[in-house]
Amino acid sequence: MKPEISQALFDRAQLSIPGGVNSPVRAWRGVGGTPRFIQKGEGSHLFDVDGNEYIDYIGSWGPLLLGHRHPEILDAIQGALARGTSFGAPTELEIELAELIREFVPSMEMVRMVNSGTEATMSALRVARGFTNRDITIKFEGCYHGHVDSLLVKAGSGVATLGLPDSPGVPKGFSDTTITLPYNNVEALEQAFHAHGDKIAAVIVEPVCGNMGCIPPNAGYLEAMRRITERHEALLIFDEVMTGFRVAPGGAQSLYNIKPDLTTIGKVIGGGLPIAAYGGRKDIMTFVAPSGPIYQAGTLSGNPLAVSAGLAMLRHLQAHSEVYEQLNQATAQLAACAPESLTVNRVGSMMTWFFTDQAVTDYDSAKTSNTTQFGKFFHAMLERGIYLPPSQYEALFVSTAHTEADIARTVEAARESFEIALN
Ligand code: HOZ
Repeated sequence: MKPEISQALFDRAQLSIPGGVNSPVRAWRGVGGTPRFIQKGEGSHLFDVDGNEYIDYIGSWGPLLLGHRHPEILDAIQGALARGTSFGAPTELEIELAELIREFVPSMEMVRMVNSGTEATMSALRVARGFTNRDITIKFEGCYHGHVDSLLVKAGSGVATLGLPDSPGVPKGFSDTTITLPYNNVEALEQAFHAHGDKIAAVIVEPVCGNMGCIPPNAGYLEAMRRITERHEALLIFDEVMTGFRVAPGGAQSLYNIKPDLTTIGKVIGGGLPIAAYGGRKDIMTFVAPSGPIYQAGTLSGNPLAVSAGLAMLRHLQAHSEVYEQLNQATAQLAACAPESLTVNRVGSMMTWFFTDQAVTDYDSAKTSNTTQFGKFFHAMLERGIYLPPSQYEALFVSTAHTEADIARTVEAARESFEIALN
């Protein structure tokens, strides 16, 4: 059905909300057309206000590893709701979640909960600077770590989709503390440390990039990063907001067997509710207030609804480690259906069909993609009931709710849509 009600809502939204949306990539500027306004989700499916049904491969941009309205998550939220929505005081549930996070991600010896991935990366950076007494951060082109001032430099996600260079409003002094390097390039990293080693507080990286499309690390890249940071006594921060509990139960750090100093997580730990966390080495995390002098706080941090949803999610994953095999197999089928003229990158249940025949290993190669063809493909898929991320520079996410029939239908739709997009 035509998105008439969505269009009317979008027109109305634009009068009161910048661009009509509360997060830029939702406005579909990368593909054009009318963003669908959603009425409800169920399992792997989304339903829009015009009565259309879609197989959803955004999953709220990653959190919904178990699909929409998973009964265990809903029960946990309802149980918590009956006891109150927020206390601004500690609860036992927070300890349980922190302990469970430590079990899944042992490098997170201590954990502080916050409300969003942006808060987590912002706080981790402050801790890295306070701990090392240095100011400079290295980030990588096309990696996105939320809208933290100093990290909005050559960023991915919506910034890449909109083709923005950097963001106005970030004081030059802030962006001057950031060195941006090409991803997957050990030599560039060596050189930066050679030139500024004693001033670099931290290297922050998406160990598997998801915000310029899915880009895995080259063999040995993360190992080299670990070696170089250690040599120069800079901290290594893995931003696992997207990859945590997604590419493996212990995140990318367990998949590639690298131990970062600090880690940020979000998305999946909330099962669809707003929660994130940062954590890492105990000797570093004890610098955080009130045990140490580095200040960070939040009224809704450790919110009981979000913590309960997170606990239900992690307990489910603990009891069902087989879900990762299921996710891998389903996503591999999607990866396999692309024509040879495209490049497909996949790590676990994160994947991107890049409309380029070049290997995509960094931001420059991601940008060789033909975004016009991607836009055609996106709309052809949408017409066939498949809801993909509306940008070439985002990864798609598969959930355990995707059935074999969903995957088969998606493969068929993709084959037809590739034909349309490429001709
Ligand atoms: N930054 C998110 C994707 N990488 C998008 C968040 C959203 O629009 O919900």
